Amino acid sequence: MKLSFASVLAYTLAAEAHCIFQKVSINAKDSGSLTGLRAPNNNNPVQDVNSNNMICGAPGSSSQTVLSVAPGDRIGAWWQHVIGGAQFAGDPDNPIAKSHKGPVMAYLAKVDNAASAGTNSGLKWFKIWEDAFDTSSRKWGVDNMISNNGWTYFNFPTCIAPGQYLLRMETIALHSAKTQGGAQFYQSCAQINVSGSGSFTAGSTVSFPGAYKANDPSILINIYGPTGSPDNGGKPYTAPGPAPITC
Ligand SMILES: *[C@@H]1O[C@H](CO)[C@@H](O)[C@H](O)[C@H]1NC(C)=O
Ligand SMILES: [Cu+2]
Repeated sequence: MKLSFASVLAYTLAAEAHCIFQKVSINAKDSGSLTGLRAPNNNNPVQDVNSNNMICGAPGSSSQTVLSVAPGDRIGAWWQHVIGGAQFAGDPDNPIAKSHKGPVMAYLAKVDNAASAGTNSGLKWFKIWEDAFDTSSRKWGVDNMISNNGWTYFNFPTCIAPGQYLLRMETIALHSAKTQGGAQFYQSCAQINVSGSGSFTAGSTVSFPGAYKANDPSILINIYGPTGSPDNGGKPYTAPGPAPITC
């Protein structure tokens, strides 16, 4: 097939149209860029599910801040194309390229000190929220994130016990996931301190790396239906990892 210059250029740009979780809001109060976050310095995805970069992304920025969260707070996670926002004015791939369909998820791991805890494979994670795929609207979590200018919002579960945690936010882009190793994983972690009097402790947890296998049906998947639309053919999609907890 002969590719026009325009389509080669579009492909080249699309291949780099990734994203970074880089800011938190709590009850609509913006915490500031990279504040309380462990985020990668660039938007390259993790594609090896066995890499330690699956935990909080490739090591990049760090912060001494621990963000205060109360059970039930409205948490916002802001994803943008590059650190700071758009790569250039009118960037069509901000917050992420529209081709990048997939789920957005939130996990927690209990730590003693969120500012100093190591980013390592010993952390025990449980999922608290996900926006995967809605079969009726055929919208993915990423579609909702794009509609909200890069923000994903969820209510922090009311039952979480007080103490310090890492909050791991993850977006998976599945546009090239029909080839093993083609799924793109984007994640950063927020350092949080939960107040209140919740009593939930996770009965079962997962490790990163380890929770996902390269050939999980949610990771090695052709999301293009019979018409070529990235709508999973209208079939349900189950995000990888455990189901979110219920309080
Ligand atoms: C965490 O929150 C508790 C109140 O629930 C507070 O006493 C403690 O100082 C906070 N710790 C940090 C590191 O923010
Ligand atoms: Cu990408």
